[in-house]
Amino acid sequence: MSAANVMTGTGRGRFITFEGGEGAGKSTQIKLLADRLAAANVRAVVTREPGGSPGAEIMRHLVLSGIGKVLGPEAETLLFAAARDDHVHLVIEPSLARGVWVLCDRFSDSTRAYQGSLGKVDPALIEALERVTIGGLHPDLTLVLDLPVEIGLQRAAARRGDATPDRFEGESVAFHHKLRDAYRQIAGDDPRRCVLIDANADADTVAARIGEVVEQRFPELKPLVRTVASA
Ligand code: Z5A
Repeated sequence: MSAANVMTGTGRGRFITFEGGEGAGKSTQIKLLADRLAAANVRAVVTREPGGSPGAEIMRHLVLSGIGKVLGPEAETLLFAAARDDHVHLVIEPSLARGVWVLCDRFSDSTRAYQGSLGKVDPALIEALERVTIGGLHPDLTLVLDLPVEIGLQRAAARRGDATPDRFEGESVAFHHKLRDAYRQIAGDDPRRCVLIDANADADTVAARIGEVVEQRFPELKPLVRTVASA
């Protein structure tokens, strides 16, 4: 039996998603948590949306090129849904079923925030697409990284350098403020699944905040992390 199987006692891996606005530090923090889980002998895969499977990576290229913006918010929502369907069925579900933990950089809350709250796509369409693509698959934990918009945009701009902003990086500052509000609302509406993380600190401090939440949420992990830390 794998370490994850032993710890969850269910034979199924845990599903943790990272959400938040531009430059919030999701990619940085997902890697730090993966390292921490590896040190605790937990098998985990790090993946992302849009993307994460070969078909979905093609869709990623399409949406970030801006084609979805030209087609309109509903069509763009369908593109994200098509990518998610492939990713869920080829990567996420099979990994969880094998007892592997899945750490995913963005998931269905991104559709709710970007296409729903910001794009004004009918919630009924978003819910219908969720039923088709994810069915009963909901994250065990969603970490919503929260950061003042100006700081997130500064971080993203510094990382981008001279490269051209992609489809979403090119949106207005007002867009990013509404996005932050949308994420805070999502976290507030579903406190059993979501935890708002103050991401306005250095990466190690944010990682410690996340580690604490993960340990609390999955008590089976605690002794192993402590064992590793004190080894
Ligand atoms: N999208 C959508 O509309 N609908 C959907 O359903 C889905 C997605 C799934 C994908 O973009 C876009 O698709 C996304 C939403 C939309 N739009 N945007 N923008 P992406 O995958 O290319 O990028 P992203 O998800 O937005 O992530 P990001 O902007 O790359 O940022 P991040 O992953 O949150 O941050 P990071 O890369 O870890 O850090 C950014 C920089 O800050 C980097 O240089 C770090 O070294 C630095 N950093 C990180 N943490 C810190 C701290 N704590 N202090 C200082 N500096 C830091």
